Amino acid sequence: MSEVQYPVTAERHAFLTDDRRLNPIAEKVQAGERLSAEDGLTLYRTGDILAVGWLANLVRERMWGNVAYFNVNRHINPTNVCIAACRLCAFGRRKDVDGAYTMALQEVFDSAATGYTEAVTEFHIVGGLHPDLPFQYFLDLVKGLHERFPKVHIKAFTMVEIAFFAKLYKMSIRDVLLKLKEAGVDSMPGGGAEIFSERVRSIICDHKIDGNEWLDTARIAHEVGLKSNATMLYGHIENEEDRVDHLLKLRELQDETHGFQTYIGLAFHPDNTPLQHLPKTTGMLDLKQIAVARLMLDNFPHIKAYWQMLTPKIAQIALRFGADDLDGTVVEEKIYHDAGATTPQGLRRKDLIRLITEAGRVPVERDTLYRPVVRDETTFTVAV
Ligand code: V47
Repeated sequence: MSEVQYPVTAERHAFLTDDRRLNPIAEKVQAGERLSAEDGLTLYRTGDILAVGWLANLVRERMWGNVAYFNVNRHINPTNVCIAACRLCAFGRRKDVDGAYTMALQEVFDSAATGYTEAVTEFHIVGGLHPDLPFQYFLDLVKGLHERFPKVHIKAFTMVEIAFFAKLYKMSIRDVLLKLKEAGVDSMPGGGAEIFSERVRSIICDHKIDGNEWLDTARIAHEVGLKSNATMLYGHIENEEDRVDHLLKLRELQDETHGFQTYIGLAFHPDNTPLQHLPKTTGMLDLKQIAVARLMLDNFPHIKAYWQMLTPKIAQIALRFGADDLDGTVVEEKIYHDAGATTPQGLRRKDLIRLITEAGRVPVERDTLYRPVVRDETTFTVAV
């Protein structure tokens, strides 16, 4: 009798669940078929997290094998002054209150240059909606960083900031994006999407652009050649239908533009926000939302387990539940730490490598566009 040879992928195992509703979904996933809204709801509602994770891991390994990505980046938040006063946020301040700050350009350049010695490959720049800064401040900020750090990728400004600039400076969204791109913006982060449901949005962030405006701005960004990420804020007052609706709207736009690189689920941190009476997310929900996103967003290349939000421990486990990326060193995180996050503000490159290796994955340092970064291992400088 000849021995059966199995390929070394998750597909060699049989799918097992104690929830019969998952069997038809598993058949679709195994056949590479698209899941429906109803499937998404079933995935959110089942208690069989291991079965959902197994399916998400199958898809993740089909796409990326055993690799898990990380990057060496630095967050910069030039101002926390914000006119929006979103109930979900502990970061934004009115301009004349204690704790409000706006960095002078030189401070931005100095903070970009400080921190860990390992050379960053990405600046992640987001801030509040400041009512008085001229557009030139942002152009000079981007230009100045680009001139001083020509090798560093500038991932800057959420769709919300772009729509705000267009309104404040009386420009079209396209022109705002083109001018920022010309100044040196290379791609855009995924923040501000929150949850597209108007019912929820009107409570957690009523002064922000609505879901359609976020999607329209992302569409224009992709049209002018800027790749972006997409987020979903979960674990507050949204329900499962709202989450599935959000994921499907992202999937629909991605079918049209193919401009999204990565999806990031953001666990709501309630401390110091007007919603601080809400409980924090649990490990089950954090892992499930990673897995459901991997299964529903079949046209998104990457699913990020952002360790700052999830904690390094949950993010590490998420690498077996559908995620293929941990994000980066970050260095100085303000938005969740103002909202009570107890994670470190930054991690070293070697810490990320250890988290990934101990999850049984192969760490690959990437740049913002997911190209492998080659370093001189003695100096940690970027070789290419
Ligand atoms: O847009 C604000 C969220 C976002 C809270 O694109 C909160 O690579 C939880 O978008 N609790 C900013 N979340 C962060 C963000 C991001 C982070 C990492 C990587 C990328 C990327 C994007 O944080 C905001 C908002 O959705 N947020 N306050 C809070 N209390």
